Amino acid sequence: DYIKEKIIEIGRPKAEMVKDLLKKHGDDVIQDVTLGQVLTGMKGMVSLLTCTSKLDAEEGIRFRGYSIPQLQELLPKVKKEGEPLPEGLFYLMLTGELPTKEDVNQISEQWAQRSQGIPPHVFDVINALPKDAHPMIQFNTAILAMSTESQFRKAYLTGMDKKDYWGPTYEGVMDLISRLPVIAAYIYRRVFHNEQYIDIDPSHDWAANLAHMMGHDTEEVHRLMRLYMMIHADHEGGNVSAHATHLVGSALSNPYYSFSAGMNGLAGPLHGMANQNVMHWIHKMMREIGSENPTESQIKEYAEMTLKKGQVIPGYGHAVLRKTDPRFTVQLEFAKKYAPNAPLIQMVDKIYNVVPGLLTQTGKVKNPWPNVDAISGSLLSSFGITEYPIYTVLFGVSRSLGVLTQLIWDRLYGLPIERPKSQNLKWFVDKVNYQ
Ligand code: CMX
Repeated sequence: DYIKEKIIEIGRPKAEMVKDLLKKHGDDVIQDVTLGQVLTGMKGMVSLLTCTSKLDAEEGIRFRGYSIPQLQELLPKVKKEGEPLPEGLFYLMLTGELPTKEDVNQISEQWAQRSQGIPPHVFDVINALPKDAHPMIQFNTAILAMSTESQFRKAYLTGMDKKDYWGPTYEGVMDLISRLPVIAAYIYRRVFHNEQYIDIDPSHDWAANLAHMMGHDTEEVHRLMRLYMMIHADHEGGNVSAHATHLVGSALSNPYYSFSAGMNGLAGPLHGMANQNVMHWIHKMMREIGSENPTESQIKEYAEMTLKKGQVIPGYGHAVLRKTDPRFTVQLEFAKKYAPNAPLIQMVDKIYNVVPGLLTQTGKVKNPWPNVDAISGSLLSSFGITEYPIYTVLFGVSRSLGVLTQLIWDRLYGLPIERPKSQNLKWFVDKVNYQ
């Protein structure tokens, strides 16, 4: 596997640098921490080493320095006018270099091959759950059930050198990423399509295969799925799914345990579940207003009611971003190009016209602008994937690309167990001389 060779070549000097940096500058002060930061979710506190991507409050995500529009130009595609292949983004996050078409094909082939290795008990475990168990419960249960295959655990027990931990981690990561679309599609067909399962097509790329196995095997859904899988892949290290994966991984838990932790976080309504909740919010609004095509002033009134009830408007706001999320914008552009008359996209536009103003008026929301989840469900729905409880699962399949790549780097760097200090309320009170 030449990708593995490449990782050693790039990773070893970087790992040495981390050690040396620590030795020479371990006691240097890099930032002051305020009480406010600790008590509001550690926002802005630099406390993680993440190399796969970086989030700027104004311009949004960059993967290894490249913005989404740049990657749309630079990453290999099936067709010139199409969307980049997520395999290419994975390669970029893993190596820091832009891939060739051949690199991308090699990963597509490897993943199609590795996806065949899911042990039968994983499907038994899914089938043992009630069909109405939320798809994220089924997804995460399957991820944990797959950890019986962990190569890391086996290698650890045989007693390997710490320096080599990244190797079996890489194998586990490649297996896991390859198998997630099969699991996601299985759950989708089980819950929503009468258990009519569709086999993988090894000639397809990873994202197209997911669409194919879900039963949406058209070129336009392949294209949409590639876009979706690219934009949800990573959002630097501190978001709940990335941080949870890293944290649990720091105990040398295998990639399945680590990723499962991240997925439990993604299932929260303030994180990945927001994409489903946006659809719930829109449908409830249409029901309550009694129209599929509410006016902007009706939407405004409904949104005001949501706020009055002390609830959040899903799809809006962000812990880091302070402008419209470029992942929202790229989806809106895609929708305007390929589905300009879709009613749900027009609805997204109308909501976009009224909600930021309302959130600004509250005086407390730090970012009134839409995030990735404000449109992703409406876009999927407009292309026929209307069963919205599956949306967070799709987010999760994509998120594996970034957080599991970082897990390989955590092992390459030899990062230790994470163990921040906690204090009780009295300590904080005394520290600031609170009267
Ligand atoms: N609607 C209503 N109120 C909101 C809001 C929204 N969309 N976004 C933030 N607020 C409120 C917060 O609840 C908080 O209220 P209190 O002070 O009464 O507790 C206040 O504004 C300040 O919050 P903030 O500093 O602006 O936001 P946080 O960093 O604490 O939280 C986020 C960020 C995303 C959880 C929040 O904006 C939110 O709940 N948004 C809606 C859910 C959502 O879309 N989540 C998906 C995010 C993207 C993803 O991870 O997929």
